[in-house]
Parts: sequence; C-alpha cells; structure tokens
Amino acid sequence: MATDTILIIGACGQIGSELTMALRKIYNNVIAADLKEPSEEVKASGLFLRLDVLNKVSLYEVIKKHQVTQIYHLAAILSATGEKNPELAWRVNMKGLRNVLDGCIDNGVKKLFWPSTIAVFGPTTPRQNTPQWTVTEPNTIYGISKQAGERWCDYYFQKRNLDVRSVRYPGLISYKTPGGGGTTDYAIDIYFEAKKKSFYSCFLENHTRLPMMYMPDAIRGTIELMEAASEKIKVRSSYNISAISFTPEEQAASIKKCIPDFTIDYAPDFRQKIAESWPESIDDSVAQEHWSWKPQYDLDAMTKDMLENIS
Ligand code: NAD
Ligand code: AKB
Repeated sequence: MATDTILIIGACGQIGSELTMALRKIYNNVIAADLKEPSEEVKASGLFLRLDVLNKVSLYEVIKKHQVTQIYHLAAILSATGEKNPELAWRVNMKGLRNVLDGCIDNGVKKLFWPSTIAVFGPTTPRQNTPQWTVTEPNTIYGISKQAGERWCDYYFQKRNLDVRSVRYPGLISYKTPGGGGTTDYAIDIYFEAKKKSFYSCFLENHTRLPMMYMPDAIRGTIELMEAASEKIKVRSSYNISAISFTPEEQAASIKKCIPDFTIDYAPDFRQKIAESWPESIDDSVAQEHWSWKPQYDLDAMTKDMLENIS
C-alpha cells in the first residue's frame, strides 16, 4: 500500500464514484469529497467530506488537516448543463481549477490529476483521427473552460513545477453512476432503457459518430498515467486518449445482438449541434508512445458487460 494521502474532489460523480473505489484498493488514505451525498459504497469504504471547491478557505483547511499529497480534481459542469448555465460552468470549471492549482502550490501537494475532454476541439478541428496538437476553437462554454484549464495546467507545470497530469477523456460509459449532464450521456441511457423497455429515443441523430470509452479503461488509464514515471509525462496540458468510436445506430445494432427486440428512434435536440462540433475519432499515438496507454474494450464487449451489470 502506498503512503500518499489522496483527495478526490467531485468524488460522487460518474467518474469519481468508481475512481474512489479503485484508488482505495491501492492506497490506504483516500478522501472522497463532493458537494453532494456519496453512494453507500463510497460512504462505507472510507472518509467522505462535504466540500465546495469554490470555497478556497475550506479547500486549504482540508488539504492541511489531512496532509494531502495528491489531488484528483474532477468537479466540473459538463457540456449540456454548461450551455444552460454558462456563468455557473465558467465559475466551477475555472475558479475551481485555479483554487486547486493554488491549493497544491501553497500546501505542498505533489501531484494533481485534472481531466480535460474531447470538447476542447471545435468545428474547425480535423474531425477524423484528431491529432494531439491541432486547431482548438471550442464553441461550448464547457470546451472553452477546459481549453483554458489545459493552458493553466501546463503553466503551473512550467512556472511552478507542479506535477500536473491530464487526459482528454472521450464520452465515458458506465453503469454504476448516471451521466453528469453531458452530450455523450445518450450512450449510457440507451443501455438502461434497452434493459427496461427494449426501446430508446435518442437525442442525437442516427449517424452522429463520437469517440467513447468504457469506464474500466478510463479508470485504469487514469491510474496508469498518475503512476507513470515523471520523465515519461511530456505533455502537461492534456493527452488525447481513445478507445471506441461509434454512432447511435451502430450502438443500437450492438445492443440488438443481446436484446433482439430492441428498437430505437431519433429526436435530436440542442445537443446535436454540440456533438457535431466534436471529433469523430481521436489519434492517441502520443499517449501510447509516452506512457503505454492502451484500451481494452471494444463496442460489443462493452455492450455485453453493461447489459449484464444493469439490474
Ligand atoms: P459528474 O457531473 O458526474 O461529477 C462531477 C461531480 O462534481 C458531481 O458529483 C458534483 O456534485 C461535483 N461538484 C460540482 N460542483 C462542485 C463543487 N463546486 N465542489 C465540489 N464538488 C462539485 O462528472 P463526471 O462525468 O464524473 O466528470 C468528472 C470530470 O471528468 C469532469 O471534469 C469532466 O469534465 C471530465 N470528463 C468527463 C467525461 C465523461 O464522459 N464523464 C468526459 C470528459 C471529461
Ligand atoms: C460531455 O458530453 O460533456 C462529456 C465530455 C465528452 O466531456 N461526456
């Protein structure tokens, strides 16, 4: 067991609830923190603290009191919710990150994980096999805040010597905790509705291709990145990582292999425009080369596992 003390901010969200449990298998001291109530599993497995990342005084108190050495800062407002409340998204995503970056420097925290997203890309980015370094002109407030966040992370590495690590997650799919208000949430909801009603009405059009990843790959990749030797981590803004790219139609076909009477229809809403501004597939060769990133799940393997685990 490693001796670090880890603070996870946003620990009750889609990623945090699974990352907390995974890190608690490796580390003795993993503190889960969030604005909202934890799941029974998170609550029963270790310390939980109610924390608003926008409250810098409370954040500093927690870091000092528990002698935190690593932070995973996951608290954010995602793309679809962010478009409904841009002011809130900017405040939580930007001010929250600045508080955490300063909190690390001022209190001797050694390592920070902060996730970026494929939403840093925009309509002028090449959409197929989007490279690590390319045009980034995001047109959602979420994407703008994450793009600025990437620059802040790189700045704190260059100027303040903070060991910041980051990946640009694609849409993440999981069964334990619902999606947090993103454009890719349809790819989670579809499995729950397939199981419940053998039918799903999709808020994106049938042909909308987006990069996605199954949560076990995302959790493993995140921990591998954080455990990699520092000299291997040469990108301090954020690494492209990739696993699967599919359309709602292709995902429905995969579900049909397990639930033959499953049907889908399409009723696109405002999220269609957001999806169309994002890449269809991602080139993650730089992450592969630097820290040996490799996904394990393809679409059918993920579908089978999702449907088996949704009760
Ligand atoms: P989520 O919305 O499910 O969870 C975020 C958590 O942060 C929630 O539990 C929320 O209560 C908490 N939170 C919000 N404001 C807070 C505040 N002021 N103080 C403390 N906690 C606060 O999101 P998620 O899907 O788990 O995403 C986590 C991170 O990963 C985010 O930064 C997100 O941008 C990034 N990301 C997620 C995906 C995905 O598909 N899930 C893809 C790309 C990037
Ligand atoms: C969203 O759809 O907002 C997130 C993301 C890809 O960042 N899932």
